[in-house]
Amino acid sequence: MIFDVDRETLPREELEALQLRRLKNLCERVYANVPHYRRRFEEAGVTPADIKRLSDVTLLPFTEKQDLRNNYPFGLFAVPKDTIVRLHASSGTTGKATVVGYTKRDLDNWAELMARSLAAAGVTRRDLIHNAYGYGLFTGGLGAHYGAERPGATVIPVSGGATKRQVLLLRDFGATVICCTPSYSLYLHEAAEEAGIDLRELPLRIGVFGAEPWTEEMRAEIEAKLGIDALNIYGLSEIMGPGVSMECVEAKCGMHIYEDHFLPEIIDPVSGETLPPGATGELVITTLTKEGIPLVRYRTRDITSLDYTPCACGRTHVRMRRVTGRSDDMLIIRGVNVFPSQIESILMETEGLAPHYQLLVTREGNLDNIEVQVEVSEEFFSDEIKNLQRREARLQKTIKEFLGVTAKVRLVEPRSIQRSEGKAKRVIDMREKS
Ligand code: ADP
Ligand code: K
Ligand code: ZN
Repeated sequence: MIFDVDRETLPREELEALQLRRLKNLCERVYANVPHYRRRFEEAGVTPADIKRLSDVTLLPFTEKQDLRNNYPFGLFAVPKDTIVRLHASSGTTGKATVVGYTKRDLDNWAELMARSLAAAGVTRRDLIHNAYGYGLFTGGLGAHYGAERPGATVIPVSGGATKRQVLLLRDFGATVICCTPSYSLYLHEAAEEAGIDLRELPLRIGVFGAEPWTEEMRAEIEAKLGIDALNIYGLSEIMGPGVSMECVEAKCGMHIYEDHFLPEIIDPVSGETLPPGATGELVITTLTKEGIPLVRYRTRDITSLDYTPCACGRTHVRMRRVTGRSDDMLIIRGVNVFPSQIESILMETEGLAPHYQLLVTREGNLDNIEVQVEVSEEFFSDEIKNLQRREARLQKTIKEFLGVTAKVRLVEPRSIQRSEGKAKRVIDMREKS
């Protein structure tokens, strides 16, 4: 089912004409209303009037996550503050988070695109949607929520956590659709098995999974274990939230980017050069309709490629292939983004620790675990065991508080972590091997 046939099947020529009109309008808006952009445009020697064709987008400056941080919290907003009706923030940062603001129309568009996404997965108004994305500053929960209400489906706003209870709710309410991270769906499956419940025998038929990278192998496993169609959804808070692109159930082969709202490019992450169609590189997105915090050529850091070949479903919007990784070194532990540098800053602020640490990432069952191994000073190491254990517990709590991830902390002997002459290897990722 195509939610908005007119928009989603626009012939490419018409689609590009619409994109160009919206791109020009975007440039005028940010140039007039966002000092950061006016400065950047001037530095690049470009004015809105220079945008004559769609390919002129390459004349425009990039926007990076750092630009959002530098303008924390509201510096990149392009509308008066009283027209902002909701804020969200990226879960992945301590201190300066990246904050996004939505106008009424932004929220309306978001719900619309989420509704398109759910329809692409085969969801209708008759469905019962178990929404296990986290509600809060994270965009996942509320994003999926309003998108599900748009066509009139029934939403169960479960949010994250309380896994045993979620299994019982799945059984008792008989949800037909589940929205969560792919790894969490497998965790739910484990919990269901323990409770003696076979998810394949429940009415559940569709899974809408995103917020973290996953593979085709993982899809096959989820589909077999849950007895559902498992579909990939992509998004990021800076651009909107979930629903920037979505797979169709007909093809299950790449996520259609809603090109009437987003202009995608693929660049070489090192040189910044635009790559030809089909090439693999960093996804860059320009928001064409966003009012609250419109972004010009935002560097997502996500590595993918674009597929312009026609799709079996009839949608004309380009498809992006699975995100294979990030061009930076971010870890995603159970859907929560963690940068090694964030853990580092916590370690460095803790008394008695040496600046030598390693992050061990492993996979136990279907969940990612992180162990922080950090050396203690000579003086602390000679302390009683129970004092060391107390320190470990305290550090674990701090990491949980600041980063939202549960990490196992192990204080190790001085000089026991391997030194490096070049770049230190902070992350030991054992997930591929297991
Ligand atoms: P945060 O977790 O920092 O709040 P977001 O939730 O906006 O930020 O996370 C967005 C990021 O999550 C994307 O840039 C991408 O790296 C990752 N992501 C989201 N959906 C997918 C997906 N379907 N496949 C792979 N990675 C994804
Ligand atoms: K995420
Ligand atoms: Zn399709």
